[in-house]
Amino acid sequence: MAHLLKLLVTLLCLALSCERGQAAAIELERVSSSEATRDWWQVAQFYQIYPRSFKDSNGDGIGDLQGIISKLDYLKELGVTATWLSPIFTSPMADFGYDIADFFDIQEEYGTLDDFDQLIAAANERGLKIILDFVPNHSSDENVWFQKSVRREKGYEDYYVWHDGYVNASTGARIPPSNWLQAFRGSAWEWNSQRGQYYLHQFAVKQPDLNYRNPAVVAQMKRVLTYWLDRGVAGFRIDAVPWCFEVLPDADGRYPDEPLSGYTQDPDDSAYLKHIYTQDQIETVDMVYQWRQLLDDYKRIHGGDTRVLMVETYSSLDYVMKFYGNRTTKGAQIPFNFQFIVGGEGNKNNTELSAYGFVKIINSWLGQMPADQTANWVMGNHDQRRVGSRYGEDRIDLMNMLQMFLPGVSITYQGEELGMTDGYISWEDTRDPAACNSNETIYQQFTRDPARTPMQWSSEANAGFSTNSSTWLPINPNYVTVNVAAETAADTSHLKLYKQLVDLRKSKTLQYGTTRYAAINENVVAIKRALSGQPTYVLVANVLNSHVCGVDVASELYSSGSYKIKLLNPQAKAAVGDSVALNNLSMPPYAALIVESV
Ligand SMILES: *[C@@H]1O[C@H](CO)[C@@H](O)[C@H](O)[C@H]1NC(C)=O
Ligand SMILES: *[C@@H]1O[C@H](CO)[C@@H](O)[C@H](O)[C@H]1NC(C)=O
Ligand SMILES: *[C@@H]1O[C@H](CO)[C@@H](O)[C@H](O)[C@H]1NC(C)=O
Ligand SMILES: *[C@@H]1O[C@H](CO)[C@@H](O)[C@H](O)[C@H]1NC(C)=O
Ligand SMILES: *[C@@H]1O[C@H](CO)[C@@H](O)[C@H](O)[C@H]1NC(C)=O
Ligand SMILES: *[C@@H]1O[C@H](CO)[C@@H](O)[C@H](O)[C@H]1NC(C)=O
Ligand SMILES: CC(=O)N[C@H]1CO[C@H](CO)[C@@H](O)[C@@H]1O
Ligand SMILES: [Ca+2]
Ligand SMILES: [Ca+2]
Repeated sequence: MAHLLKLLVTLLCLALSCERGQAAAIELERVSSSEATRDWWQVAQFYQIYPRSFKDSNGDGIGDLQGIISKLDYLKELGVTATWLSPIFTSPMADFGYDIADFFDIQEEYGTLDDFDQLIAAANERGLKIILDFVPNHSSDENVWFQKSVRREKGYEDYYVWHDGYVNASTGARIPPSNWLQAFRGSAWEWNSQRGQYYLHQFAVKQPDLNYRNPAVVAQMKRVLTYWLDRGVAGFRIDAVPWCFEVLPDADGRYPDEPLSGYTQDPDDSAYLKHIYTQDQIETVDMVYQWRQLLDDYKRIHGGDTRVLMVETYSSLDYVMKFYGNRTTKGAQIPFNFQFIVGGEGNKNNTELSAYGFVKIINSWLGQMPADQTANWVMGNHDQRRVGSRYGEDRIDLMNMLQMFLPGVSITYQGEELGMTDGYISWEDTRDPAACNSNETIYQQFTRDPARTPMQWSSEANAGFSTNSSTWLPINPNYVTVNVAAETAADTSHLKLYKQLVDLRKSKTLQYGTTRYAAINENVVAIKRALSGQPTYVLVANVLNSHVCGVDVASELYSSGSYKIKLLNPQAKAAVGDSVALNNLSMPPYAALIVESV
């Protein structure tokens, strides 16, 4: 078979009269920490569940906690170690749970506290950890804290960011305290006639910002964390952390206006301003250090495994890296690495990204991360287009291979293991407030609905997600072939390969080995993972839609010797066990191979 393949490849290369690729672009070597000092999360496989779209247990068209419980065996079989759930707390659902009315209770349509306790128990039985999404930047306006603050009840006067604003002397019209803009279009300040002041809301009007300069708020949020730790969660994913603190007002109580960005002429678009006073304030980093301290203290007092903090921030890398903390002041173990989302050629479409672009993305994190920290790789989430839609459907396996092969923590968004792609959502079916606040002509730029369509479990009605004929978002019609049941039954599928990758990731080489990587030419990314006394693995991927021959990966990676194929995507047109010459590879479009030393 191997022989036949080689012959075929030779003929193909002659036919295409390929040229030898150019020399390498970037390379770097890093040592991961040793087996002896490894903590559970450093080699973990994380999985994000968007509960509303995961599994509906009671036929109302909306996913729920019992639905998740019913699918824990699937997660276990997938090799998941820990799963983080998008918010499940009581909420008026102005932003699908990112607007919390009661931080201490579960949203009725998702279940009850009893269901939650059952979920923890069922997960523990299977050795799975549950992580909750903590949304500190604001609460719902229906939260009792906000209502007390509106009434200026004792202890709650300064729970939110209130300001008188100004009055236009000539017209008598009210003017908000500053030009700040909310993320969902329009002013970030809303007049509250009952209190007679403006409140700040960096997100929707129904999401007033909590005032983190008030120690009572800081203490309250720590109580929230402790409450859920007591119920058995393994840690928290912290939402929108850069928005916690705003700049302090000046001596006259005035908040400074933010400067124009020059990116857009649309004065309601939040990108109209440079957010130098409302995001990425240094006090926010210290807040995260305090939360980490709380988790470590909790472990010291109550025992059990290390609790983890995952932090969401789409900020400049030098700011993101601060969240790691240092040896004396610990920060989040996992400040999300969004380089595969924000890097490359823009976060909506990376379908033409070259090998140099891929290596730049990899290097941006590994090159800047403090030496004693652990890397993590996030390819997608509920706020982004699906990986297969952003990077191209031909690269679905390739992206999963990259994510699993790179050193450190890997984090998969539900459905990416199946190769789910964006669902088309009409304006009528649009539910995301980021899109609803715009209009029919422009909503596609803002909507996050396409990546939130229900999980595709089978080819039965509604993809096996719900028994209700109508679901909260429509199901992607490709569910007929892209689903768990079909991909489990098939000889090869995205899901099958994903599971094989999870298994390979458990090897000592991938967990503890060194990493060396390079762009061999415009087409080819190559990564070597090596550990003394263990097999060496090399990933070679042709990321572009053209055939390349005579690719020499061996000299860039110092990987002489014999190799055979361990895992591959269908585009590689080869077979497991085939031998390969790393100094003279022929790579069809989008081919990706992981080879093992023999
Ligand atoms: C590289 O492989 C091709 C066939 O794929 C072959 O024709 C060529 O001679 C090889 N070159 C070297 C230097 O081995
Ligand atoms: C089916 O879903 C729709 C909304 O998607 C809902 O209005 C209806 O009540 C659901 N039916 C049942 C039986 O729950
Ligand atoms: C006051 O209102 C007038 C008339 O609309 C306008 O021209 C002026 O810019 C406003 N002043 C301020 C400080 O907003
Ligand atoms: C660690 O970080 C803390 C908080 O930012 C800082 O005060 C301290 O100086 C740092 N220590 C070292 C060794 O860098
Ligand atoms: C991305 O860009 C490519 C080529 O520029 C185009 O063919 C493709 O349709 C685009 N994909 C999306 C999802 O916009
Ligand atoms: C939609 O919004 C854009 C930008 O604000 C605006 O230019 C356009 O006229 C609006 N279209 C409709 C149909 O309202
Ligand atoms: C980055 C970001 O926008 N994070 C969250 C903060 O809160 C808003 C509003 O609730 C969410 O939509 C975001 O996902
Ligand atoms: Ca339900
Ligand atoms: Ca804030």
